[in-house]
Amino acid sequence: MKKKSVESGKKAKIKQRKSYSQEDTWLEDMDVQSSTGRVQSKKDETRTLIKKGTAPKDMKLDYGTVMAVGGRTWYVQSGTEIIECLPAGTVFAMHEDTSLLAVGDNVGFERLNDEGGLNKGMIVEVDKRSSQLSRKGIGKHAGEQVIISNVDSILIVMAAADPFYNKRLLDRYLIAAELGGLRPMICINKIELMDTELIVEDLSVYAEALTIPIYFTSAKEHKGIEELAQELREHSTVLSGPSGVGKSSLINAITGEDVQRTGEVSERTWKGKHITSSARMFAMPGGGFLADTPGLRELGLWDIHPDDTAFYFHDFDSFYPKCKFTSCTHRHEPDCAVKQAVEEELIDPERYISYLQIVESLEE
Ligand SMILES: Nc1nc2c(ncn2[C@@H]2O[C@H](COP(=O)(O)OP(=O)(O)OP(=O)(O)O)[C@@H](O)[C@H]2O)c(=O)[nH]1
Ligand SMILES: [Mg+2]
Ligand SMILES: [Zn+2]
Repeated sequence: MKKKSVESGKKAKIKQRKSYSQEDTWLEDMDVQSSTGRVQSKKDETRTLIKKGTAPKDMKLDYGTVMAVGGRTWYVQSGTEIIECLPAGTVFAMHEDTSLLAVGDNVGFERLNDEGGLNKGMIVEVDKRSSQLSRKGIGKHAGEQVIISNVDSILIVMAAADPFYNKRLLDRYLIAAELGGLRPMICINKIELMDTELIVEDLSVYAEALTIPIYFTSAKEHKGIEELAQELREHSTVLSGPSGVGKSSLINAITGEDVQRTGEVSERTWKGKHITSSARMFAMPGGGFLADTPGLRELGLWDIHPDDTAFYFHDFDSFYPKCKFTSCTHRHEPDCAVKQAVEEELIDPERYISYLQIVESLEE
C-alpha cells in the first residue's frame, strides 16, 4: 500500500510539471492591476492615487463587496446587483503598501451615469480588511499579493492522488492562514482514488497535534460533501490549493443547483464577463460565501521573519522553550529540544523538513 502512494506521488509530479506553465499567471495579472494602485492594461495605463483613510463624508457612496475581477474591472455586489467598477483616480484605503484591491474587499463606489442601463461605477474607498490570504509575489511583483480578503476560514484543498497532496505546501498554507487571520481546515478530495486510512495516518499530526479539521471528499462520487457543506454554511471560506485538485468541483457540488435556483451570484452571472481567472466569490444558499481561486503552485510567505518561523509550527510549541539557547534556530545548535523531539518522533519529521525548507527560503 505504501508503494501505491509513492507511485501516485511520482505520477502526479510529472503531470503537474506539464501544467505548471499556465498556473499562477492570474496572480501576476491581478498584481499588475492592483499593487500600489497602478492600474494598467496592455493598451493604456492609468495611475491611482492612494490616500490613507476614508472618503470625505460629502461623497455620496454606495457600498458593496468585490466578488471577482476581470481585465481592469472589479465586479462589486451591492444587494443583488453587480456593479462593474474601475478604481477612481483617488482611492481612500486603510492600507497603503499592499494590494490596493482584492476580491473580498468591502468598497465604497460612486455610480456612473448609466445611460445604457449598465451598472457601472468607480471605486473610491476600500475598507480595512478583517483577514486576508496573502502571498509574496515573484520577481518584479515581489510585494504582497492579497488573493482574497475578509473571509473567516480557508479550506486548503489537496487531492488524495492526481495530483498527490503536497505536505510542504500544506505547511506553508497553515502559516499564511495564521498570518492572515484565517481559520484553517484541510480537505483531501478525490478520496475514491486512495485508501482513506493511509491518508488519515499520514496526516495525523494535523488532526491530532494541531487539531485542524480534515475533510475527506470525492466531488466525483459525491462523498463527504454534505459534512463539508454543513461545516462551511454561514461562514465565508476561501478554497485554495494546487491546480486540478477539485476546488471548483467541490464548490459546484456544494452550491451548484441551489445557487442557481436562488438566482444569486451564480456561474450564470459571470457568463460573458471575461473573468478568465481570478478569485471569485459565491453566495451560499442559507448564508455564507465560498470563494473559488485558481490553483497555486507555490505559496511564498509574506511578512514573516526566518527567526519567527518556529512560532508558527505549533507542534513545536512545548519543545522550544527547553532548547539550551533562547535564540535557538533548531538547526545546528547543540542541546536543541526540537531536534531531540524530532529524533524521538515526538515531532513529525516531515514537519521538521518543512520548517527547515521554509526558514531556508525566507533567508534567500
Ligand atoms: N477522480 C476524481 N476526480 C475529480 C474529483 N473532483 C474533481 N475531479 C476532477 O479533477 C479535475 C480538476 O477539477 P477542478 O474542480 O477543475 O480542479 P480545481 O482545483 O478547481 O483546478 P484549478 O481551477 O485549475 O485550480 C476535473 O477533471 C474534475 O472532474 C474527485 O473527487 N475525484
Ligand atoms: Mg478551479
Ligand atoms: Zn532548538
